[in-house]
Amino acid sequence: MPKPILYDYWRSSACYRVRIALNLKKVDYEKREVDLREDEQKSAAYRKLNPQGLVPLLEIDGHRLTQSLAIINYLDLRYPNQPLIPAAAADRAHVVALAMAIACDIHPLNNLRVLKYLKNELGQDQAAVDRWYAHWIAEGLAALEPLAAPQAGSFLFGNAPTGADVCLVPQLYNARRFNVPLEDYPTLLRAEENANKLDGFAAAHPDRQEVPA
Ligand SMILES: N[C@@H](CCC(=O)N[C@@H](CS)C(=O)NCC(=O)O)C(=O)O
Repeated sequence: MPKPILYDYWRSSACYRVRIALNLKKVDYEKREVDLREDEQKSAAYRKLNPQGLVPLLEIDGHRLTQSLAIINYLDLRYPNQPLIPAAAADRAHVVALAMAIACDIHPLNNLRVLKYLKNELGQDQAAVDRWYAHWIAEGLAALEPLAAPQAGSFLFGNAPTGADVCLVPQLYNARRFNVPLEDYPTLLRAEENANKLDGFAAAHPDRQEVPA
């Protein structure tokens, strides 16, 4: 089987999630950069691969997978070392809920195409766009903290990283880029700090990716 190929953009948080999962699972993969600054995700060639015109996309085992959470789920079943989604039904529902609180309820509101639409179609200035961005992150994280805290340990759920941490770390990276205050979220910050001590998380960080000129 050829190596998996990740269609990636260094600063994309959905790609960052998949890079973390691939690293934690110790999957050797290649990357193809899709430059979002150049709108390459909208090109006819890329849309042939992913009609949604979004990254990430993972070619693996003869499949073409889209949607970061679906990819993480695939990787978890395919590579059962270092499980990212617990097996017990209630634990599984909890971890998936934490991941979805980020991936479905925070991230899509702040996606590039949404921000561009606010600015270009709806005529909002950069200050308004920044307020929008910070608002949805703050509202989402304020709910995530009490959702996670009762079952958190050194990570968002217990004492090993799960798919919830895989989604959290990129989201906090985004929050910092937009100067969103984070001091009210001690559970989230603890999980992030512990996650970033692991090679799999650290090596997936945007600053560690080769950025195209
Ligand atoms: N729900 C998708 C979201 C994918 C997504 O929104 N990707 C962003 C980068 S983080 C993207 O490709 N944006 C391009 C655009 O907005 O035009 C997933 O989790 O994979």
